[in-house]
Amino acid sequence: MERILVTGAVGQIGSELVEALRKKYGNENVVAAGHKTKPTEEMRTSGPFEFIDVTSRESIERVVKKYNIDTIYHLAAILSAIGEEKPQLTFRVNIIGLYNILEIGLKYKLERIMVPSSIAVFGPQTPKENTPNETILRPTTMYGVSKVAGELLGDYYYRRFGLDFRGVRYPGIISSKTLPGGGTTDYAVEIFYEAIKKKKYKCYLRKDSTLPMMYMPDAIRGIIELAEADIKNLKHHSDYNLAAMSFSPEELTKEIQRIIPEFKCEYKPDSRQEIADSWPKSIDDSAAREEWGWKPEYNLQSMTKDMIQKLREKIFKGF
Ligand code: AKB
Repeated sequence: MERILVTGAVGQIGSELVEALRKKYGNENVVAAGHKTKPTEEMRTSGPFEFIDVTSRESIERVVKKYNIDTIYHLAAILSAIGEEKPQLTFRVNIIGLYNILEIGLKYKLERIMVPSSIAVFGPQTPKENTPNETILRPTTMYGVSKVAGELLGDYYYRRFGLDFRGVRYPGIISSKTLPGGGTTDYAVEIFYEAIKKKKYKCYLRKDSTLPMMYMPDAIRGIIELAEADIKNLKHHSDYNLAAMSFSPEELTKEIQRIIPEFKCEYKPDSRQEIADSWPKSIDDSAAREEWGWKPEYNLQSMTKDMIQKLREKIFKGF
């Protein structure tokens, strides 16, 4: 891996992945690409930045040729909640966008393509507890449908054409640097900002709505470790379950209250509740552990402590 392109670089995961990859492989070797949102000063000045539209193959090809790219981390996607508001756009961005990346992978003989999948591949018929890697994939959201399609296409291109495609099924990701946008698990980030700023939060999920979650440092380390794993050890490719912790809004509230005792949370479920109800509560990630040594470092307690510390610094120092 010498020349890496990260699509969706301005998003929640992309912004921290670009930073980690630039640290590891050198600033000039990691091209960050966004769609319309402006990059931060730090992203723009620390290495190359380009605007691309993943629904246009030419737009991606221009950047792949310009920088002689050999690896793509394809993060550009519309998440679950916005996906239900705009299913047609989600189809184009998530499925046509991925198809463009796969075809570019073949045309330019790319070394590797990394694409995050999600717990959204699961649906109401999937076992909810300790959900296995191999199980029923019948999601009820367009985002979930697009992620199942992405996993199947990735495995197909690997088997049929030998394209080295790898992916992890992320749970909800909690992070202090960039806000998530348009997902069902976003409450688990918003709650921290409101707890610090206003000492109260209105949660759009029920208090007992347990979902699998992960802290960003684990999410970033996980995908880079999978990219670097020896292909000989991989029995899966596009679809590794990844787990770290599972909690409900009420359990997260209690953990925050250990540090901010005045904090109060109200619950007013909206349409995102139905999406959350279709997803698992906990995940079995033994395939990732066995095949490439995955192990999370953060649990609910250590994540909460670190989030509050980082956000207090950011909020009170005026960013
Ligand atoms: C979402 O809530 O849509 C995402 C996800 C679980 O993939 N965070």
